[in-house]
Order: sequence, then C-alpha cells, then structure tokens
Amino acid sequence: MKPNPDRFLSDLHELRSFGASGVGKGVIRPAYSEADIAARAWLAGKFEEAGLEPHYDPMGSLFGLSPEPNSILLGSHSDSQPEGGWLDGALGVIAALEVARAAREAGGPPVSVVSFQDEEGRFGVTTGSTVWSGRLSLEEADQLTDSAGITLAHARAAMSEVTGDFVDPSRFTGFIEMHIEQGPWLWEAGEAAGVVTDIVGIRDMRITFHGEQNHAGTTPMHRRKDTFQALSEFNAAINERFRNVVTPQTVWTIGHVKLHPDAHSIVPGQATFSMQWRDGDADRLGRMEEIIRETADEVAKVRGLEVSYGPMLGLEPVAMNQMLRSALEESAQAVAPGAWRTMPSGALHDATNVAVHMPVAMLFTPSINGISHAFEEDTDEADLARGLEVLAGGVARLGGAKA
Ligand code: HGY
Ligand code: MN
Ligand code: MN
Repeated sequence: MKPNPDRFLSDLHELRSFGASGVGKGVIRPAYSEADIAARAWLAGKFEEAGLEPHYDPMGSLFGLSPEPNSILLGSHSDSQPEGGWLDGALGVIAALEVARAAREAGGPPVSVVSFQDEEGRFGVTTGSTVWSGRLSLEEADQLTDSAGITLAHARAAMSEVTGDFVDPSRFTGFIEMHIEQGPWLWEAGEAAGVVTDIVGIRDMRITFHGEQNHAGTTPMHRRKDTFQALSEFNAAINERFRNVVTPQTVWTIGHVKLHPDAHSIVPGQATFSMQWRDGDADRLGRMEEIIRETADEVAKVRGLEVSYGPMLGLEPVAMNQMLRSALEESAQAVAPGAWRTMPSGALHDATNVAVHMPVAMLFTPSINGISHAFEEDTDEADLARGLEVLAGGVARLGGAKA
C-alpha cells in the first residue's frame, strides 16, 4: 500500500482554508460554525471521490463508509478550538482519507473514515463521539450550552438537512486515530512517531459564585461579596490542597472566566468559570473533585456567597489495544528505526469514546515546540508524511484482521 504524500498534503492545506484565521496556519472552525459545516461538505465530496459513502450522523459527525463489511475505521475530528491549529484533528482525518485511497488502489484492506463533531468541546467534552459511544443521549447533548449560552440543539439544527441515523459500530474491526502530539517530547527528541499506550481521563464542569453586585468606590472591602475575590481564593486553596494528591503528570485548568457585569467600577456579583482536570488514574480524578467541591463550598460560606455547579462531564482513562498497537509499533520501527517511542496521551481524543465499541489505538507525530490549541501549532511536512507512512504500514499489517 503506497500512500501519496503530495495528495495528502494538498488536501491537508485545502482543509485549513476553511476558517483560516489569517495568522500563520491557524484556523477558527468551531463545531457547527459556517466554516465547520463547509469543511464537512468538502470532506463529504472527497469521501465520495475516494469510493466511500459519505454519511452524517445526527450529531453531524461525518463518516466515509467503505462499501465492504469489516472495514477498519480511521479518523479524528475537523472542528477546532476557538483559536485552533491547522493540524489538531484535521491531520487524522486527512491521513485516514489518504490511507483509504491507497488501500483501495492496492486492492485492500477495506478502510472507512470519520470526522467526529465537536471533539473540541464547544458544548462539552468530545461531544460527537461521546454521543456515538452511548455515554450521552442525543437529548441530553441537545441541552448542553456553549459559553455564549447557545444550545447544542440550536447549533446542530444548521446541519439538519444532511444528518441521518447513527452508524452501526459493528461494521468496523477497530479504530486508529493519528494525531499531533500537542506536547514537546517527540519534537525535543527529534523522533518521528509516538505509539500511544493510554489516554488520560478528564473531568470538566462550570462553577459559579453568586455574590453581591455593588459600587466599586463606596463599598468597603470588608462589606463586599466579591465573586472574583472568591474565585481567586478558591484557586489558591486548591493549588495548595492538591499538593499531596497529584503527580507531575496531573493537570488542572481554569480556562474560561466570566465576571458579571464585567465592568471596571462594579464589584462583580457573579463569577462563572470552567474547572477542568485530567489524570491517568480515575481515583485521583475523584479525590480532586472532592477537594474542588469542598473548597468552593467553604470559600462561599466564609464569604457569605452562594455557589452552584453545572453538569460535570468526564471520561475515564483508557488503555490502547495491544494488537493495534503492535502493528503501529512494527510499522514505526520499519519507517523510522529507533526514532519513535511509546507514550501516554495527556490530550483527550475521540478514541477514548470509540473504545466503548471497538479496539482502538493512536499514533502521534511531533508538534514543533510542543505548541497546540494556538495558531502557531505546526509540524514539519516531512514528519507528517512519515506519520502517514507509519499509519499506512500499520493498517497494511492488520489486513482485515479483527483486533
Ligand atoms: O483538550 C483536548 O485534550 C483535546 O485537544 N480537545
Ligand atoms: Mn484533537
Ligand atoms: Mn484539540
């Protein structure tokens, strides 16, 4: 099976034209945006040209279905973060398309392709594949809102003309997702590929402190119910209290903060913020949740505020399938002898959800300076082409085997 690197790179560059940010190679292509929907329509055309049946599921995840039974499913996502890189997700979708074409030209094995919807969690956490996994019903997903308060139901209505039923996962033998590492390790070591061992678990929720809006000049500090002060105290306290629970691999992020009314001369009466944490150990994620809730309750009580919690979304850590991994490891050794490694994934991926239905594996390519979720995200094209070769070699080794 001989993938065509030029065809692959040309499609990858064409995909980044949908929602191009104009800064470097960055993209702005959030789930259900005009750019996302247009990119999916373009992908559907590409799938058709490749002999795959384009099929949107009710969430807007787009499949390119092999006409043959027992195909291996390859893919990732084509939606982006609010400020995204050109490769996060897109690489895995276009690499999958190229391997599907090369496999067809070589007479097999059968390959299907998928671009999941809202992996970047505009509405939640890997929402499209979470619904396909059955962990979240379509009705529950429809009630999720983005940070502007738009519901997923409203957003996905823009795709209602093209969406059909959910795809039956039993038509696939397994799933492999190629993705940029989004971290520094392969790049720093000058290695070409990372075969993933396991993907971390995640917890994500919105928390709101409810205080008292008041005049910033006439309200003495000791009489304030200032929700930003509460958030600031909460953040300092969890950093302290996490110390004897976390490891150097554990991460936690307050990435979104909304103060109301968000004005210079008004003591903020409300602070809503995202609280996200990740680790490879489900028990540790649970202990961190206890500390988060206890600390927020305590800060609110001491300061005379109220605190409310949005729905908590989460995924458990998941190990990659050994048979799929071995095929990728053999291929990596053949393509880049001694210049690859096995490694965990600190980023979340659709593969976590697909693992509910079938064996999964992941393959990483280096990220320049380890940058991702930023317009500066990039990878040398030679590394992209080598990653494609490793993926194709892994699929060829699997043949039509059921993992
Ligand atoms: O956040 C993540 O890990 C993924 O890139 N959405
Ligand atoms: Mn991604
Ligand atoms: Mn991402």
